[in-house]
Amino acid sequence: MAETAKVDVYHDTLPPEQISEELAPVIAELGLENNCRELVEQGWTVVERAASMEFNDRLREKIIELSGAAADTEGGGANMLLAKDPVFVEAVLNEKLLALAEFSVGRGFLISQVAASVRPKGAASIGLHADHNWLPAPFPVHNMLLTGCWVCDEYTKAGGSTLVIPGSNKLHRHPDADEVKEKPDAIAIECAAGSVVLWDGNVWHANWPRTTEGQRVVCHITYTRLMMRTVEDYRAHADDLVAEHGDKMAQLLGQQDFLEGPRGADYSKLIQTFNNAKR
Ligand SMILES: O=C(O)CCC(=O)C(=O)O
Repeated sequence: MAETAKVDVYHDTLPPEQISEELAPVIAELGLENNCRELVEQGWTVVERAASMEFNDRLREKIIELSGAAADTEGGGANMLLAKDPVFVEAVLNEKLLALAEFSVGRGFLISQVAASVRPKGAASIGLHADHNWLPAPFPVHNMLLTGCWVCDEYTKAGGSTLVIPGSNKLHRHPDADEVKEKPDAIAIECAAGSVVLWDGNVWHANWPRTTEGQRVVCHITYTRLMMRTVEDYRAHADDLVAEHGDKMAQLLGQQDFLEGPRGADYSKLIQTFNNAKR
């Protein structure tokens, strides 16, 4: 009879600032201690030149091709990218991103979203938000979502870089309507092309309008903690169950929110999903 491997049972949970014993040598080898500290203290960090410029150029080219923004005056976007080209597989499996994701959202973390955006001159800003948008406040002590923007073009304020509100990560809540409007004390994250800007689910962020010529090309990668998934996977049976039992069954099987969409986020359900999380 095959012997069952003995697995230690942990009875404690590591605090958010502590790097696990097994991850510590990886973080040290990759020189990411500072990034871990910044993620905990300020809620965001920049990994400078996360890969080669050859990789960055390939990534940028593929995003332009898939997002339908061929002319440098055009904007666009794309999603479900892990299934569309191996360059995105390379991005999400980047060893520095994987190490920081394990630190921030725990061992066994999942990929939540791989999308891209192309913003030309004149591109409007997105609204201020915390990525813990489908969590009720107060947000938990442990981070649930880690988002990375792979910055294919230099990040400057005029170029429409990501905006953050320093200290907002300590508030553990969503911004209110006035804060969304005023963006108090907002700063620009500025860094070189080929960097990855990462932030936790707490920090309030948006982006600046782009006032310079050309395009800001970004790959958005979100890793998520493994918890709060269903124990049983009914996707193979969902359409039949919903056809027979209607709306309540559709809700129970996740067909009325914007998460786990087979074609990526369904933005028509976004606000309703965020609202559900607050009631
Ligand atoms: O495009 C940006 O700079 C910010 C993107 C963002 O808000 C997000 O991915 O949650």
